[in-house]
Amino acid sequence: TEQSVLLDIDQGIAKVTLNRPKSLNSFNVEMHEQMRAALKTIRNDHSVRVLLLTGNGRGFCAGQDLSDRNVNPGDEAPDLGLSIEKYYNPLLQTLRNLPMPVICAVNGVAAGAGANIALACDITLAARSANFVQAFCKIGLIPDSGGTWTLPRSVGMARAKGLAMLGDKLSAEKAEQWGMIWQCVDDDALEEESMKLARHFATQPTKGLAMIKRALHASPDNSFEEQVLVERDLQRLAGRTDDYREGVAAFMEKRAPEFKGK
Ligand code: T3D
Repeated sequence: TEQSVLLDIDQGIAKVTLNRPKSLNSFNVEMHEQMRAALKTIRNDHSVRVLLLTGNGRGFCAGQDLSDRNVNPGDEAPDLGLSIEKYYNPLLQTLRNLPMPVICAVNGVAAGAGANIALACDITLAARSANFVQAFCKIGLIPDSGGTWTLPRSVGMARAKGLAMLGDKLSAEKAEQWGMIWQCVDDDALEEESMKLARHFATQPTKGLAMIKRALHASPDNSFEEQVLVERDLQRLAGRTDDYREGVAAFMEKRAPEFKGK
């Protein structure tokens, strides 16, 4: 049978493709398990220096597969808290904390958890025809997968509430204008633009980039005084990497650096 998640590792780039196109790549347990395995492989493979996440078909990801949630009258309600705890939260934590840049190429509609997965990546590109939908409110749920953390911080509380409580589609162009994503690109350019970024990151100081993520992730909850201490600690570590040494040497010798991700 077809894999729900495709993983391809080549020249420092791990490409993960969500592959249940008939249901717009919505998540069932099997897809969660394959995703978990793919991310584990990536974490343990020290040749990997960037992750590129995308979807097959006309959608990126429609969140939870609702056909697994359609209970008969009288049946007990499924424990969604358990699903979040067991599947969605670990997925989001792993993506967010992966010690390398995570690029998301949103090839089509990103709805529910699918939208918030895209927004949790480091550099999110979206095809001009793609949309972001906080669909949760339409079925009586709340945004999960970090959405209630990410959205107010990226677009502000007024827009976060509008998106989360109305559940309207937001175009990729608006998502870029609002600062929700890095860039909206023409549909036929998405694949090449996202691969170009991946190839770039695969040659960059991976450890330094991972520390940039850590510092920025710590920022929203810190005072200025606390954050400059985070900077001090991470800069200390960054200054001990081989790539920093190489960066300075290359600069002084007026040549291009050759970073090893170490
Ligand atoms: O349950 C827990 O574990 C808690 C965690 C929850 C996390 C969540 O993500 S909850 C939110 C779940 N997602 C949604 O509510 C989104 C549902 N989908 C939509 O609203 C729409 O499909 C879209 C806005 C994403 C796209 O609309 P459109 O008109 O472009 O496509 P469509 O015709 O609605 O969908 C195409 C097919 O995909 C269709 O199947 P069919 O008729 O061709 O056989 C549709 O049923 C299927 N599909 C789309 N989304 C889902 C889905 N099937 C199952 N689950 C889905 N989420």
